[in-house]
Amino acid sequence: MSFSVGIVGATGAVGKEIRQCLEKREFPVSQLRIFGSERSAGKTMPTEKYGDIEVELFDVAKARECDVVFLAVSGDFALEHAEAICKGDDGAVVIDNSSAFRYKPEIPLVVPEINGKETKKSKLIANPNCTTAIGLMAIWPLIQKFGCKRVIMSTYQAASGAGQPGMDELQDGTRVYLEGGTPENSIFAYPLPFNVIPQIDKFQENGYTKEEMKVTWETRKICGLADDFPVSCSAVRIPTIRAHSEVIIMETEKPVDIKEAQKVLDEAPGVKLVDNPDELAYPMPITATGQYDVEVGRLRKSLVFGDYGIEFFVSGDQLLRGAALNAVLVGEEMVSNGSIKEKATA
Ligand code: 2RA
Repeated sequence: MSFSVGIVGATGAVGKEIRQCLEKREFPVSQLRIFGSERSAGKTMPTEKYGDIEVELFDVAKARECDVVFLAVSGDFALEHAEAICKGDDGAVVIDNSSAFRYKPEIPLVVPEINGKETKKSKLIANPNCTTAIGLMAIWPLIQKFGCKRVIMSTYQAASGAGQPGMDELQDGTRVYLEGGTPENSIFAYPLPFNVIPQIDKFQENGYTKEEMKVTWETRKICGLADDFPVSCSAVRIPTIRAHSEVIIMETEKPVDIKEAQKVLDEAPGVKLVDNPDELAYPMPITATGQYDVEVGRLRKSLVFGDYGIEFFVSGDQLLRGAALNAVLVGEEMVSNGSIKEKATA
């Protein structure tokens, strides 16, 4: 069985990675269709596996012809079109990378290794925020082993979270800075080179940013935790290119044994345990970049919560585990559970 697959937004940073994940992971593609705006329609996109593909001007009717459509576009675009693409028996499954549907109770928000079964409930699936998806790869196995009373996260987020323009602004600005100039900024609130910015997305009434609240809301929804389960995040942008890092502190229900925690994480899907301080082995954005697995290390008993707490550090590729890979894994799950179906051809 193979499927007609569409990507909307394939020229953006996440869209490109979705296409590459489909190719590298040998997703069963019978036809790959790339949809874009008037600006990109008609251009040719070379691919290794599927040859040169002409970008089609997006329209809902064409997207509906696909079996599955990956949306790597803005929340506004997704809100306007996603439901129309998947509506009815003859619509396509839609896997949306934006935040448009993440908090709607009827729309599954899925990290396949955690709540993949949810994909059976809807033809429209929301892909989580990158920061949440990366952190949960380590948090979820530890919740299952030791239980959890609260999570406190501090992030160190790469420029790629703001897409290709964010990465370009960092790289161009760094060059300008090193040549003695003053970098300009339009994507980030302040110049990012040689700086850290304790703001990602807009401030909310409670003093947290939207990025920080996404971690709280999405962790609860994906892990099936209570609506008031305590999860708190401080999100900070740092001048790295494309891997997010996080310090995570969990208060647990059961006492933590660090060796057991290491074993659980070593065996967890999507995790690479990098935890050998004697050899200076720990997660870093530079080693996590380009990897499917999230690096987890610096595991230690919490000085705050004693036996009932664990602290650790993770680094994960923002564009892969935080976006494209998760979306393609959702697609793979939906192929294997029969939720993505081949349309009968005339
Ligand atoms: C960021 N988490 O890093 C956002 C992108 N989804 O900016």
